[in-house]
Amino acid sequence: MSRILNVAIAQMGPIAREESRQAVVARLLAMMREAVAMRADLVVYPEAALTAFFPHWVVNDEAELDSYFETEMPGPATRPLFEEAARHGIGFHLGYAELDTSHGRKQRFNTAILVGKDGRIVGKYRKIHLPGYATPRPEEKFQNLEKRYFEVGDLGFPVWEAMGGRMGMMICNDRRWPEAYRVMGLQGVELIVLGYNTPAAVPSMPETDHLQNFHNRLVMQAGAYQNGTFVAGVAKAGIEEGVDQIGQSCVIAPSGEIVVQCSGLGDEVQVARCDLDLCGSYKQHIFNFAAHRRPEHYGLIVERTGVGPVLGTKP
Ligand code: ING
Repeated sequence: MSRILNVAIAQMGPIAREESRQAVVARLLAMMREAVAMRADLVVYPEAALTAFFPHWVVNDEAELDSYFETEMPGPATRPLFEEAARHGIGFHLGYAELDTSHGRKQRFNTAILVGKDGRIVGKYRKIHLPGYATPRPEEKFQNLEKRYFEVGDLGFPVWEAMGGRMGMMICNDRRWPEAYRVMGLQGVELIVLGYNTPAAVPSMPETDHLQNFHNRLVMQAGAYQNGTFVAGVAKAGIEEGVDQIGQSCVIAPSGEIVVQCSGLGDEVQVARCDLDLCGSYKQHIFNFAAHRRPEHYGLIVERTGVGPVLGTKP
């Protein structure tokens, strides 16, 4: 019996800096209901799906910075999402800024959760690959201050048994790093869900402006194929607080083929019929790690110590 999972990608258009949580959650609920009508089992929202992507500008006032973060999940504003999901029996993935004080100090993470069809949190992931910088660059058209506002994620890249398959998460820049997929591939992941806020033009690299959509697809298609997994990547798109962000949210099969893609730059739901058993043929015949992968022969000691030898030195 095939394990079919109908995955909805819920791409978002811009969120205004002053847009209330209630207004944003109303948009998320509307897309959840659309996904339900399209018979989806899971709806995937973007990174930072509750607020504008505030790392794009300098926030000096701590209270203002805190206003972009969630101190509880679900909280009063987000509980309707969990309740609607449980009412309809649909799971969801949500990216948001997390403020954690459980260790006696403020810790801030760029976080995502996976919520099951019963409305209960299956797992949480905190973004590990934080791009950008910690010190503002006033000379640039906009900032990427994720290293200023977030700590590096401390939860690793887990894979959870959920929704009839093996589910993993990553966030935005993580998708550019092959090891993020491979760590989950080694755990047998069958669907990786992720959100992104990706500028169409990166101030420090104008020579890649015309390649942003290509690079977006390239990294997710490669990660999917090389680890025999589906990947669902969902954008916060459009011009948000003056920053033009790419869309092209998509679902990619273990073959590396894009099976569904958003065509606009606003709130848009598309659904892909994912046969999770497709992963097995890639994991068994091509990317069979036990049969073909030989890290002990790679000449690098990266598997054990995290670093490789400098060329020309004895390992
Ligand atoms: N945004 C961007 C991303 O990785 C970026 C940052 C854009 C890095 C383009 C390199 C090139 O998609 C986030 N939020 O990680």
